[in-house]
Amino acid sequence: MNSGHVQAYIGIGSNLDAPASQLLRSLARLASLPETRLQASSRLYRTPPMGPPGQPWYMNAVAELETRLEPLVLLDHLQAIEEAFGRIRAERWGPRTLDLDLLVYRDLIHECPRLSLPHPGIAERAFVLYPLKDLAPDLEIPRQGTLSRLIEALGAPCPEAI
Ligand code: A4P
Ligand code: MG
Repeated sequence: MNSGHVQAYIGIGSNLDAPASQLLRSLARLASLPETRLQASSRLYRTPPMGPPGQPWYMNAVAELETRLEPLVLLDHLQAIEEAFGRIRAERWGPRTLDLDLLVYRDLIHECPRLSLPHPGIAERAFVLYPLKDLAPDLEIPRQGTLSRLIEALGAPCPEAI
């Protein structure tokens, strides 16, 4: 793509209302964002819930975008898509129809109340690391290290891909 576009990775999760179909529909929405191209998407993974017990298992995937949108503008779009999918923010880490996290934006390090980059949870989450590996096995996560080293350090098995 032309210069001015940067690479960004989006973590996608759902554990309500036919999660696999939520993920596939959300990919179509990401593909239609302005000034953005959906470059690739990972396999879909069935993952045990992190957070309050008793919630259904999640489906997770990661999308690779090339975008000219600034990070906070991209986040606005991600949150608008979540809302369009009927997301109600109730309890932290509680069940949701769609969760879109901005994982990595180029090599940017950014800390503000609305946006932490890279996403601070990447290293602890097999449901993020393994789909990322589908797309970019040699990825270096700023401040956190290479993907392969993070996977090795976490020591969690690869979730089931469908
Ligand atoms: N925010 C800051 N940085 C970011 C970023 N890099 N990307 C702010 C997206 N948002 C970011 O998020 C809370 C606030 O984080 C937002 O207002 C945004 O400005 P939220 O989506 O409203 O709330 P949340 O998702 O309930 O909280 P949190 O802490 O973001 O949870 P996570 O990290 O999204 O985790 N288990 C499995 N197996 N799979 C999952 O996908 N997901 C979660 C949610 C819990 N358990 C899971 C999964
Ligand atoms: Mg979130």
